[in-house]
Amino acid sequence: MSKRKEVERLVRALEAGLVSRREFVGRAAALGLSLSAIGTVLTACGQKEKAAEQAAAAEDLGPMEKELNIYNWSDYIAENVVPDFEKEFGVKVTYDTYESNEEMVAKLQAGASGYDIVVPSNYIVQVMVATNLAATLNRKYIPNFVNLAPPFVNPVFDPGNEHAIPYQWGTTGFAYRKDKVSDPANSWGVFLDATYKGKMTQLDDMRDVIGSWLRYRGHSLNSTDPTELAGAKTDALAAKKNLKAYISAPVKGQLISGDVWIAQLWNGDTAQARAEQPAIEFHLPREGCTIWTDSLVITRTAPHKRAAHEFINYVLRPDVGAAISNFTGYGTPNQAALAKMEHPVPYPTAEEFQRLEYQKDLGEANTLWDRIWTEIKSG
Ligand code: SPD
Repeated sequence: MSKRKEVERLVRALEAGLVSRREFVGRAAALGLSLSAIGTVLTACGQKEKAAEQAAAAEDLGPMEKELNIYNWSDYIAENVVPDFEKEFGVKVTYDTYESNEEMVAKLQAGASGYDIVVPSNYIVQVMVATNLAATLNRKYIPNFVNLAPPFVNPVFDPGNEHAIPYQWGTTGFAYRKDKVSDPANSWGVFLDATYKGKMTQLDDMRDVIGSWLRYRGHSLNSTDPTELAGAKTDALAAKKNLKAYISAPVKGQLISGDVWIAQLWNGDTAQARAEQPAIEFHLPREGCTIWTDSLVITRTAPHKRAAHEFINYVLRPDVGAAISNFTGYGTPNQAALAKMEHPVPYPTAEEFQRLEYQKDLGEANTLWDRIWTEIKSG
């Protein structure tokens, strides 16, 4: 049977309720359907379901459960936040971490249904909503929503904050040891310079690595143009010769020890490393880079929805929001928390914003990006 016929048959099975939405996502992806195409089908088939879900979201969530399962980026919360929540609400929290959006989504798509809260970046919120992985929030359990700063209310990636409550925002640039590297070029081209061969790393993150090389050539970091992507791949492979590794948040230890001198990294993780080694600086490359908002999202299959809402409301308290950003070194979207912080990360200036770009869902081009990333990693 042709692939097209198989897809049509699968869509009919979904419409007739013969396969679940989860099964549909897995089988459609295996047939090569892009995330955005899968999302379109699910949206078309799911209008009734959506109305039912919204009605359910307005309902009483019942008593607080005794457990909560959180899946968050590593090094992304202050030490006391979870223990204090457990004590105050009598909830036992299980807290797992991940290193990239793609790792988290792959786990959910593979059927991990026990997580209550995950923390996707902008474009991944849209993917989660389109593939029915995100629950609709029940705002009556989140009165501290009023503490959010205006730029984070009603964001483009989640109109009406129906599914996502902004948690932290940040940028992707590079960290360097100013005591080892006297004057690094303020450019992604620094990774092409063999002077520091073996002392440099890039993130283990498809979007950030390919995105950096697209920007280096003056393109959007959301490009889906095969020629532009081929250029980015050429540069990524040339830079790879100088890299020690592709590594994300755990590179902080190597920057601190001096095993790595220049690392593509996020601004907050760089600030965490600087707290231990003051010679670590951060650059936003002149060609431009990523800005993101990571948000708290309750999964559709969350077993503890009441506790999950309570945790989100707790994070939105001014003192809790301030404690989180004081530790992570990232910007807080919580306006009330800003007043409690001595050194909040300032929102980017207009000049900085000109160099910053939000990541978007790549739609059908995800397949091409995945292939290029595999070729870079194995090249
Ligand atoms: N250690 C926490 C890092 C969070 C980074 N999130 C966003 C990455 C965007 N590519």
